[in-house]
Amino acid sequence: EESMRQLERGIQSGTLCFHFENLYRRKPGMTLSCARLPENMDKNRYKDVLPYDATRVVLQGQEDYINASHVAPPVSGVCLRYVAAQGPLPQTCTHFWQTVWEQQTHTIIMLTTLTERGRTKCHQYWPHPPEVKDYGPMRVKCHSEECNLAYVTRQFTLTHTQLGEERAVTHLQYVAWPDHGVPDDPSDFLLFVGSVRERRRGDEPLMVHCSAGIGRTGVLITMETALTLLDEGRPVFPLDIVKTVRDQRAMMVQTTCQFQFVCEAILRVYREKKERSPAK
Ligand code: PTR
Ligand code: PTR
Repeated sequence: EESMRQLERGIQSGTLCFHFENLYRRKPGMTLSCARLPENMDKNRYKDVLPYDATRVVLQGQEDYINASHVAPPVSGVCLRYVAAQGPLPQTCTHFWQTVWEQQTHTIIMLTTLTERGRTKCHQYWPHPPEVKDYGPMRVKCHSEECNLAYVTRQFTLTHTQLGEERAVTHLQYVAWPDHGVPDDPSDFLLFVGSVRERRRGDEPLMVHCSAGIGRTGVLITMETALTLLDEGRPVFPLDIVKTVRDQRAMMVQTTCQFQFVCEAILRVYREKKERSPAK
């Protein structure tokens, strides 16, 4: 496939990473006014990582701000929906669960641990099993917690106590990936992305977050999009995917190493596929 040959050449010659470094981090002309309102500033974990007004998730009710963006990169016919968010702060857990409810997602993908090198990366926004905890009108019960090699799976029941309705929510937490870095093991990560893909139901969005909601979250979205394109036999241009995703949330895929990691993982999946069906 031509796009895979281009990818291989681009990785070897370094041109792909060069173009990545020259890509804009934030789409010109996009405003961040709501995120910067004085009453919203303490809802942002990092004051330099903010959602665009145009794609931010708007909560129902008076207080409508959360640091989260709608991301649905339409790349040659494939369009996967996500809500990309920062790791909740103690004061934003209620907004986080409200988003899960209102955006009707049944899966939360968490790509960070709670602390890294002694620093807090994300507030623990769920109760330990078998506890129940209320976040405003949202009641969360954690039924189970199961550890794999690289990730933890938790089952929650989310109850909207004012509506008297409940939903099952699955939590997948990848634990082997420090911020600004790449996953410790590409095979583990690819298996994880496989479990993420199995969670897809129709066009329901997946909730994805890390600490800032840009680096690791960007990698996961780029990777799942690329794997979907590969499965459909369509060309894959990782740089185009990153650009499209950055048009919806700034700075997605944070470092050159992360971009290189995604490119190599795509090539690896392509080669493995080809070995299994050499006729194609
Ligand atoms: N801490 C941020 C980072 O390194 O990702 C700093 C930063 C923020 C860098 C924004 C670039 C930024 O993009 P722009 O200059 O387009 O606002
Ligand atoms: N100002 C912080 C920094 O540049 O370190 C913001 C930041 C933090 C950016 C974590 C990215 C981070 O990684 P991730 O999006 O994967 O949590």
